[in-house]
Amino acid sequence: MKLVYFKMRALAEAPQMLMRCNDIKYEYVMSWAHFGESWARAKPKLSFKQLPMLEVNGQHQICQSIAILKFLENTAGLSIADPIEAAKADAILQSSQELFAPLNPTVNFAIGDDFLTKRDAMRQALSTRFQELQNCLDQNASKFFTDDTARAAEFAAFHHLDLSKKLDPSLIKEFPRLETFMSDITELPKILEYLEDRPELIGVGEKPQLIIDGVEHPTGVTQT
Ligand SMILES: N[C@@H](CCC(=O)N[C@@H](CS)C(=O)NCC(=O)O)C(=O)O
Repeated sequence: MKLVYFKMRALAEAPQMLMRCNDIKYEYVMSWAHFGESWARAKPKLSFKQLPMLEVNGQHQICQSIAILKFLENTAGLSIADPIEAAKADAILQSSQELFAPLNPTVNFAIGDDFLTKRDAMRQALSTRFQELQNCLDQNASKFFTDDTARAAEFAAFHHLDLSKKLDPSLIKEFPRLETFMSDITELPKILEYLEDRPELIGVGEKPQLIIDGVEHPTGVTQT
C-alpha cells in the first residue's frame, strides 16, 4: 500500500499508527513523488482533489481519511461485528475527525499573531469536543471507546489530542481520562517506535517545519 500525502502532521497520522500497530506494510510517498508533478497539477485529476490517498495494489485509489481508516480497520481484521457498536464507534471516529479544522492547519501552518488568534478562538470548541470524547470513555470500563482494542476511532482521536499539545499543552490537562487514554495508546505495539521515528514538527506558531531524514523542511504541499 502507498499512503500519499504532504509535509504535514495531520490526516496521515492515524492511518500510519493503525498500520504500524497491525503490521500492515506501507510506503509513505509525497504527492510530487507519487504523481511526478506538482500538487497544483495533480490536484484537479484526483476524485476529491485532496489528500491523503491510499493506493492499494497499484490500482485502487482511496481518498477521504475516514474511508482510508475504515478500509485499514477492515484489512487489519478489527471490524466490530455488532452493528450498533460499530455505528457508535463510527460516530466517535467522525467526531474525532471533526477536530481536524482549524486545529491541524493552524498547528502546521499558522504563524505569529495569526497563530495566536486562531489558537485562542478554537480553545472553547476543542474543550467541548474533548469533554464529549472523555464522556464516551467514561461510559465503559474498558481502555478504549468500544473495548480494549484500538481501531480507527482511537487512532484518530489520539492524533488530534496529541496535536493539541502543540497548540496549547494545557488544554488536555483538564481531561485526565483522555490523558490515560493517550498513554494506553502509546503502550500498544510499535506505537512508541512510530511516534519517535516520525518527522519531528518544530517551530509551531513561528516557522513550522518537519525534520525529514535529518533535514528541516517547511510544512506544505510543495517539494523542497
Ligand atoms: N475530508 C478530507 C480532507 C482532506 C484535506 O483537507 N486535505 C488537505 C491536507 S490535510 C489537502 O489536500 N490540502 C491541499 C489542497 O486542498 O489543495 C479528508 O478527511 O481526507
